Amino acid sequence: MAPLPELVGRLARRAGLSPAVRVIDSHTGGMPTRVIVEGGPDLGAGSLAERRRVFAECFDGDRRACILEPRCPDAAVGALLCEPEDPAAAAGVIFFNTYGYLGMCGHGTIGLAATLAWLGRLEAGLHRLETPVGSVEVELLGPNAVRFENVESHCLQAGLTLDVPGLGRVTGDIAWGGNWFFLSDAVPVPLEPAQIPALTDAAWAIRRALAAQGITGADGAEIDHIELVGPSPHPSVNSRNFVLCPGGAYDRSPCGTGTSAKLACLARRGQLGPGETWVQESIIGSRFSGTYRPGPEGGIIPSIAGTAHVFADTRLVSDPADPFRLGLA
Ligand code: PYC
Repeated sequence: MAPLPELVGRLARRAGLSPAVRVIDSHTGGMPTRVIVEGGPDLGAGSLAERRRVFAECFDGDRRACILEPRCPDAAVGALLCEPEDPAAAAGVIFFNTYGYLGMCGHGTIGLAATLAWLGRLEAGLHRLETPVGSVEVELLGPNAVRFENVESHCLQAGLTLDVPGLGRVTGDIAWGGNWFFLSDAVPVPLEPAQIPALTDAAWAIRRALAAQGITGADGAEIDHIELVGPSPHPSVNSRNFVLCPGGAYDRSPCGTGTSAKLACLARRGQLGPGETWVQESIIGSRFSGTYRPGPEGGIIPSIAGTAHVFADTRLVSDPADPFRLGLA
């Protein structure tokens, strides 16, 4: 971890943001990922968790300028490509969104791998990525097809019932899949794209109720992802979901960390065995397939596969005269 004066020096140099930041945009099942591949902030050395702290404390303007409107679609997740601590890893990555910083991001991992492949920096086969919440294994199966093995995931509490203003008593599970989730099948309207505004309202109400009732993940962590689950009309799909992300956007993909959390809950109930495949569909119909193996600490190690496509290779510029160069608040 760099000493404070050095950080302050870097911050001062950074006050106007880099003149040009190269970003590659992709989408994973419709959910955008913006990877900063050049011109990102220098976070120094240390673990990805330490560098995430430096990013948040000293360079939050870089996050905002990269991911907030009008420079980026609201739903996108950003990924800062970093040198890994262990040179044997393919890369380090810090995920962020309009709201702040993420522990892990499944669709973002698939988008990052497809981006690195598109840049010619990742070959087919197995690789390791470092994230702030641990290392994940990534397998490039083809230019657009990626599988990753997530961090160990677990169901912290099954069958928790809470009172949600406007919805009544809602029962669900609290689970970790690289981010904290509350998963519930108490869905007040059909899980259909036309119902996205109503699903967003319901998920926000649940999130506010969790916060108001002091219900958290482990160590008091905020449960900032709400996953509403139900059946899919497609026989080859096991379930459909709607995931509200921390900033208020909904996940267009089936959510990699949310699918991991779902697998952890299924495993806890004995509803899915190791090696069995679970096909998870998003609210817009894109799909991930997942399996798991038992984890060393009593949870599960999920393996999630999906596809991503690169659609833009862009330079973000920073005009000091632009009142919104750090994005809309
Ligand atoms: O795929 O893990 C995910 C994710 C988290 C937030 C948005 N997507």
